Amino acid sequence: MSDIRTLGEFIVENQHDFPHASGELSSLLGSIKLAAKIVNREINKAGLVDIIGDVGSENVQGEAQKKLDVYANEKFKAALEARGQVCGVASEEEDELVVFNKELNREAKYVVLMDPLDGSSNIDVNVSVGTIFSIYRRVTPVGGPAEIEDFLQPGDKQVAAGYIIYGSSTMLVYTTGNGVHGFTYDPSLGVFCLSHENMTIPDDGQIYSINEGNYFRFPQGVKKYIKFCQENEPEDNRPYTSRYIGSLVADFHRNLLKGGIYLYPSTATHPNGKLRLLYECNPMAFLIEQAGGIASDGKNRIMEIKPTELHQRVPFFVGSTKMVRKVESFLEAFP
Ligand code: AHM
Ligand code: MG
Repeated sequence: MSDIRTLGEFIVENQHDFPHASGELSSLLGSIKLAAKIVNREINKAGLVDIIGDVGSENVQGEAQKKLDVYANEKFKAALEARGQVCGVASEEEDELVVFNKELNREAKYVVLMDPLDGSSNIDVNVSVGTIFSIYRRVTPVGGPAEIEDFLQPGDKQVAAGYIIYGSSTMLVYTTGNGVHGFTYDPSLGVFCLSHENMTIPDDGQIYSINEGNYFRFPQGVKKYIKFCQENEPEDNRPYTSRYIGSLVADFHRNLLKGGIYLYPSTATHPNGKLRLLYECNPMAFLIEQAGGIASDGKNRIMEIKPTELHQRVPFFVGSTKMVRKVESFLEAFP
């Protein structure tokens, strides 16, 4: 029992690692932890929705039953606003910025960008989904409202990032720039316990994750890379294994543990791919770099891209260093 380290304990123990440490970031992470537990509870009941009341009906308190992605968005927003460490939030679920205008929040130093329920179409079929978050220090003066420039910062300015995977077990994985640490949720205790300290991704891997249904819409370099993955070259451990869940968090998490690459390239119909730079790519890029891998748009380091709009999309290649470099070389050779 004495060996168990909870997420709360771990955050406090490592508080000195945070830039400008003053306990506020610890408290902010505590808010995320709390919202994650609430969302986890609801996701675990997802299959019961049709039995105990469908979306659109009202529960006993008279509240309308919400779709889970809307529910997750509201819970994370509420938790982030409540403790006053955050002056505003940008969310994949919201068209515009959410500025917290209470005095307490205007004094806050941080903004959070999030995808509250990524891969939410997987909920209906009982497959893993996730929450992704990214934390920055604001650049506008404390005391005023959060402004758009607080959110449009390149990924290398993140002070923390992480995800929660609601899977066969629920885990919270995060970094503050001092390695990547994973905590598994024990529902009987209601706590996240340190289970994966200092996670690192192998330099090379044998798993590639891509929606191959889009094959004919991919750039030439990506098509060639897919064929490279499939070639029969046993001395080079090929063919690789194809694994695609369609939940970025779950695909990323598996590749982080085992080594591999996740690809969401540009397509003929979506020239910038599908994934969002601010809510999905930057936080995953921070995590993967901290774990020893890399994240690229095919040419440039994701974390150096200067965002111009909140919901900006970007082609995304993330995972084991050698694999991502290989795709980049194919994209260069076959533009
Ligand atoms: P979402 O934020 O609307 O859920 O979309 C993001 C998800 C990722 O989790 C996943 O990797 C990808 O979309 C799957 O897209 P596709 O179905 O085009 O392969
Ligand atoms: Mg998403």
